[in-house]
Amino acid sequence: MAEIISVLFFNTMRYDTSSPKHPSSDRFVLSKGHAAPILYAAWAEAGLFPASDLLNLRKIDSDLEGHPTPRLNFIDVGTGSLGQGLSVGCGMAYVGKYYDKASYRVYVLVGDGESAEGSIWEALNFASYYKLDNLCVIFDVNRLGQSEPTSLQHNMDVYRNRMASFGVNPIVVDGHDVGELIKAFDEASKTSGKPTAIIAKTFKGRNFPGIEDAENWHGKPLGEKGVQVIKHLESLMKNSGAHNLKPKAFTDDAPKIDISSIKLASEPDYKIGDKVATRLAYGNALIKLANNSNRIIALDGDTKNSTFSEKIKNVNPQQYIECFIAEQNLVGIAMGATCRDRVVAFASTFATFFTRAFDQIRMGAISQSNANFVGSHCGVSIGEDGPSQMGLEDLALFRSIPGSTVFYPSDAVSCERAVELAARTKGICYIRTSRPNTPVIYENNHKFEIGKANVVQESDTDKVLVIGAGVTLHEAIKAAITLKKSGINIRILDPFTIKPLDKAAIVKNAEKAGRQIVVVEDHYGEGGLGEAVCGALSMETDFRIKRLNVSEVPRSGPPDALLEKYGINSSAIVQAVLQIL
Ligand SMILES: Cc1ncc(C[n+]2csc(CCOP(=O)(O)OP(=O)(O)O)c2C)c(N)n1
Ligand SMILES: *[C@@H]1O[C@H](CO)[C@@H](O)[C@H](O)[C@H]1NC(C)=O
Ligand SMILES: *[C@@H]1O[C@H](CO)[C@@H](O)[C@H](O)[C@H]1NC(C)=O
Ligand SMILES: *[C@@H]1O[C@H](CO)[C@@H](O)[C@H](O)[C@H]1NC(C)=O
Ligand SMILES: *[C@@H]1O[C@H](CO)[C@@H](O)[C@H](O)[C@H]1NC(C)=O
Repeated sequence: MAEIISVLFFNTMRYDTSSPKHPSSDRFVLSKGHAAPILYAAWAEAGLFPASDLLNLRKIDSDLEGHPTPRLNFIDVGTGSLGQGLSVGCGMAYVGKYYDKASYRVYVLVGDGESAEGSIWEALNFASYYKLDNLCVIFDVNRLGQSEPTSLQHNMDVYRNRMASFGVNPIVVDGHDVGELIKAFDEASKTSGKPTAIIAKTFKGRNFPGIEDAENWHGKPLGEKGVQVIKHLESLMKNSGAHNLKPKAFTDDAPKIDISSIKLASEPDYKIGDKVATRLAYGNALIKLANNSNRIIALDGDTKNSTFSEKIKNVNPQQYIECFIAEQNLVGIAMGATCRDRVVAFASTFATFFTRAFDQIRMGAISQSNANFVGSHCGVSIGEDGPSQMGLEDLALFRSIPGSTVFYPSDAVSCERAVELAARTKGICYIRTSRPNTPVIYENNHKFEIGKANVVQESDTDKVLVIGAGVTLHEAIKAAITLKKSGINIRILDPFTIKPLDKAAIVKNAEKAGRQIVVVEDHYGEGGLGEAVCGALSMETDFRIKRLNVSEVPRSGPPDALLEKYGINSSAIVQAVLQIL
């Protein structure tokens, strides 16, 4: 990689070490994050920090970690889980070409072993479809992976043909020839209408005597051999000691924007009792955000007419990015688009399909990403489509992400506010929306806060606190009517955010309701609302908690029949309350 990185950093890329993440500078994503040392060396050589710092590599108190993360001021996204950098680069390039309309370019360096990941090909397809000619991907085809040679080894023609068939401009080069590389990057910058792939034939450990092109050296320190290797490399250098290489300057043509205080253009506008699905309210909120800012964007994986992300097109079709059925790439695009605070992004699909992008979402936390995710069709309440379409693990997934905020709005008013809050909240946000129409229960001017639950029903004689969210909150409200007829009052709490969970409100209200709690959720027991409540109360004494949740793979059927079959309907809540009493 030495020649590729040298050419990129000291001939091709335009950037400034005094502002490494300037909105107008070129972007570089090292998708093969394990090669971090050369990236750190390049920035040191460019003058960002003293080369002597490089000796702190991988030390516990050093930001020069084993793989790059944005703890370093020159890193946009964490990499190291292979196969993800190109999607991120595509997100950056999309924003550069279509929103910023600026001259910065995006470079992504991918390993050949890494290119076995399907997400690389999802990204190539996206890049070509959207004609991302400001994107240049470099494949470092060094024939070797970690434990054995790659499937294609040095079969450059296969790479070339695959790239060409994906609509990418392929340039095969000798990756150790600086002249060829300079020419290739130049051609890439002059190619319009399609992205370029520079397919560099290289040898791992080039010019390391006894190591070049040999197996079993991946990720190994050279040890004693180091002295000999360095001596040999120095003997090959012309103009050795000619440092003071300076990056090229960029044109500062990315617009100045501010996405820090985006809000709904108008208040929610519903009537108490109106039946509105929270997924529809999500679409309505998108319209109101987008109407206020052209930096609000929605992305989807071909489910826009179900998640209602398509509503944003009513304001401006350009604020919607169709990512087609490639959820790993969808998440990566959102992550790349939100880098350097260029846009506020909402990526949506059925809640359950985010599970296949869990790794990307997890890397989003490491990347300090502000991307927002919206999962519709949660739980058995979707009905006849059956278990493959039901999000029953999504709360567990998103709760486990460090620093995440998990919204589970129970009506249209709270959903619009969840969307507004997510737009302004740092870190990964997730909004869980539901398919069925459910009654509006909040006044339009109700104030919602992250980590603040709402008591939707209370009396002085409550016997049990019932906690539900989404469809199950409405089942709890029905259960309360039945129970009241037998003289039993229950208190009902809507958590609004599952993470952070309003522990204080749960404790306070449970204390006023006999210290007995029933939690009911349309999710598997593991990692859902019930476990969140149990976790919050784990250091408290004298609370009894009964949990109703889906406990087996569900079947197809009408939503009501499914809520009944899996024990989360109003009758099940009535039974649970009677039992706990
Ligand atoms: C998703 C994922 N799977 C496995 C690994 C472990 N791993 C790290 S590097 C590597 C080999 C990468 O090969 P290649 O992309 O060719 O990189 P290079 O040989 O140029 O270092 C593997 C398997 C990883 N980091 N991420
Ligand atoms: C979305 O489109 C699909 C395919 O045309 C259709 O089956 C589905 O009913 C649509 N969904 C909505 C909510 O309109
Ligand atoms: C956007 O706002 C304008 C002005 O407030 C309003 O007339 C228009 O209906 C809104 N657009 C949408 C799609 O709601
Ligand atoms: C809820 O899920 C847990 C697993 O976490 C399971 O043990 C329990 O039986 C479930 N509750 C019901 C009522 O099915
Ligand atoms: C809920 O399910 C029970 C069976 O557990 C059923 O008898 C009842 O009719 C259902 N209640 C409602 C309100 O759908």
